[in-house]
Amino acid sequence: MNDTIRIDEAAGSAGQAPALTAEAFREAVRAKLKYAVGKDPSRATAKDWSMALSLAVRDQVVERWFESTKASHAGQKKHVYYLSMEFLIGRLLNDAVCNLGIEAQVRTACAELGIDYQAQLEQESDAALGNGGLGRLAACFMDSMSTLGIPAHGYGIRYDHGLFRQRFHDGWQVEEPEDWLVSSRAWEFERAEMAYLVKFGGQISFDGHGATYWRADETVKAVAYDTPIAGWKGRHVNTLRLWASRPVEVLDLGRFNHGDYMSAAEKTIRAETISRVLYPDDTTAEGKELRLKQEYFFTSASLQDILRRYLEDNDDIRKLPEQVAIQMNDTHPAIAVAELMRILADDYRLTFPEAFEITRQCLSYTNHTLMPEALERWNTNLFRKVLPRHMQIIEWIDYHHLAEVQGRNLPVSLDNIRIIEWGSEIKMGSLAFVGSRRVNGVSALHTELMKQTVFKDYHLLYPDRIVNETNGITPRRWLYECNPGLRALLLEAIGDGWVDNLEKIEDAAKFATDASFRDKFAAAKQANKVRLAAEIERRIGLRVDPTALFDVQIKRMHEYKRQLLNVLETIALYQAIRRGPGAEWTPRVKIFGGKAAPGYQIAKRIIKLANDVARVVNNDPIIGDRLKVAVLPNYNVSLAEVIIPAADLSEQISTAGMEASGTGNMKLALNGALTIGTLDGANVEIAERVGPDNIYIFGLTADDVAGLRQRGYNPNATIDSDPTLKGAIDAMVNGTFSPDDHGRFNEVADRLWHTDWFLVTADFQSYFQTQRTVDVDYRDKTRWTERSILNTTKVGWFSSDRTIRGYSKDVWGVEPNF
Ligand code: GL7
Repeated sequence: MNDTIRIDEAAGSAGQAPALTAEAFREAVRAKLKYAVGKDPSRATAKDWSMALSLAVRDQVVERWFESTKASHAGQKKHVYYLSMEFLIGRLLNDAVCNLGIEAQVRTACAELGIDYQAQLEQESDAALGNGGLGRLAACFMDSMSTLGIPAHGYGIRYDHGLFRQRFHDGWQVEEPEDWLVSSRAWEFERAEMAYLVKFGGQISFDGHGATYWRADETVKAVAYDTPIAGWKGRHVNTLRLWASRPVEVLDLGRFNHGDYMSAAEKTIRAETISRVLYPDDTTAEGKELRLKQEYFFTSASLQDILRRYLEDNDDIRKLPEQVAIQMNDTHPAIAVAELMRILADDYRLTFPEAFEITRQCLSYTNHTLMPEALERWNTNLFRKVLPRHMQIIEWIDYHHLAEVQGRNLPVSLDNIRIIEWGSEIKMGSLAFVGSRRVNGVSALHTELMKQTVFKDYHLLYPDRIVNETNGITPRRWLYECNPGLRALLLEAIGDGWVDNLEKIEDAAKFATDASFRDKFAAAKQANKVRLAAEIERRIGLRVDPTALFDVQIKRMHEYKRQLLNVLETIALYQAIRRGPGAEWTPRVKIFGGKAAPGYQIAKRIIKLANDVARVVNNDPIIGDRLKVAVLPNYNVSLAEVIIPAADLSEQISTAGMEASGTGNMKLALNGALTIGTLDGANVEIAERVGPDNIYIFGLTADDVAGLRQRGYNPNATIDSDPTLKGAIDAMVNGTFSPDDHGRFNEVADRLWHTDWFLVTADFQSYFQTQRTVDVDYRDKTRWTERSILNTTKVGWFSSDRTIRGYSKDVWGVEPNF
């Protein structure tokens, strides 16, 4: 097979990917189609071409991957390991093409081959190995670590089925299994030889000479699958290593030979179950044991792999922290604290205190939520059953940690700092905190609240441990790739320095008052809106006016994110338009996208409400184009890439104090949407950067929320005193939107009347009024575009490159290469 690609060395400058000719690339694709896919061009399907194209691009990535791996080994620099249960990477073809800077050649080659590049991109399935922001953050970090040339591995699970596919049946969410692996993946390499054993259950015994044996009763094999992640200009390529769970023995031949075929395969099924599905964030009780096994499975395999790599070039295990920084993305990998100690103590015979010291210097932990129900706890009985040795180790850590603290005479409550609560639950956040070198929050406000609430006592004990690393997003995927119109305009106006140094985008701020730039900026936005309008029609058959204000709320469906507040405002607006259709209305399209965890009943009902409201509003002839509601099914990374560039208004309306950071807020602002939001998460920092004239802040602050909740909030009085709000809630329960079932939304309304924990009613009036200001402001197109430009150009700080530089300095102690 001859598929070597002629590289035009002369065109490449130092540190840049050498250029590839379109002709050479075209021939490479032809060769891939023939020799790797095994198809003749006359018989090839779109999928076949897409595979051939991806494989040809992949070769380019692999070249640089090998160079990076060699350089990392030779450089002997500290290596970063990012452990995450989720990597929401989405599609990779265009990402690789753009990062390698070969888009022009690839497009020309496609045209010459008679295939449509855009259509090829859509053949690739989304790798939906995450729920939302947390998983997408991990994907952005992989991109940034490669761009900055930081030697790093991402470690996670290769789920057979990622996050479920969402369909609407009569407006209700229906979950279907997601099948991203149904067609073979061009991007991953199976490493059958890279396998580790992971044990569960069983007994612990001591040999009387200090050695401990863990005799497990179940063992599975973790097999590595590697995906190369190329940074900007292909300067550096890191590896995302995902583990698949396999049986140690493929088949019980004895049982098989006895004709017992089903039970012969039982162990295989049990083993493979571990990497079968990604859990939606709000887990149910049934899945608990499996979830714990998943967490331990990938953490253990990853740590074994990290130590193997370390020992290839080093022989003193005690010096591990000089070469290794391990980041725990949330508490899902927090078992790493006990697992690293177990390996160091049981396999390398270090004492517990020694092992604990080394562990604490290697590990760090990122907290992503303060919501008590989302902070992981494990029942000690379950834990002891699945991980008996780790239970002992955690008991040791808890005991020694408390002993250490007791001597210090600080005003902390021992109950608050115990890892094991009342002997019955392990608090994983506490374990992660105690076992870490640094602990970080993900926005300034969130980090402050961590210090004041959940980790208050720990913060007193370890005042230097908590640091803030405000989240970020990669400008490659979230502007350069998804918004070609805006990209071209920026390249023309200020060059390409902003792509890997996003704060340079501010150079374009001066053009906000330049009429010609403004027109081009507005035209790019308009083209994106036309593209989204077509997508809306294709997906749900709804026609929308692309000149209307596109008002976007895209995120997981959760009560604290308050999609309900947005729906209530939609209802109130609908009612107002009906009452006075002749008034001057600003045409608006409300766009919703988001999945609810399958067991989260109230969130699913809110989806149904949004769909019911949409049906009524969209079919009301009095309303026409003044208001349309588009609830788009199966929101995922690829859909986000179409919605975000087209948004005018970004809804970031969580109850203040509850959204740790948000990252959709950053993506939308970067693409020129103005935010309507509460002072929550990173909205606070966005507001500081874009300035008060270019953002719509409304509602209670985090302090207000805490105060109101403490005093006891009575939604009754609020609702009774606000006819707009009351009218909207009444319409929800009088059958306006559910003529077939008047009681459908009673429970939703009852919660608003009685407790309203998320303070929807408390913020309604302020939100509704602010929306009316938006209406008026949007009519002044020149001014709006000016403010939109100021959003794009003032949020450069939210690049994940900046975030990763922060982790490098404050958390990992590594120096980026670029
Ligand atoms: C989250 C937070 O909810 C979100 O605010 C944050 O931006 C994100 C990344 O830090 O992490 N926490 C969490 O559990 N999920 C999130 O998206 C699923």
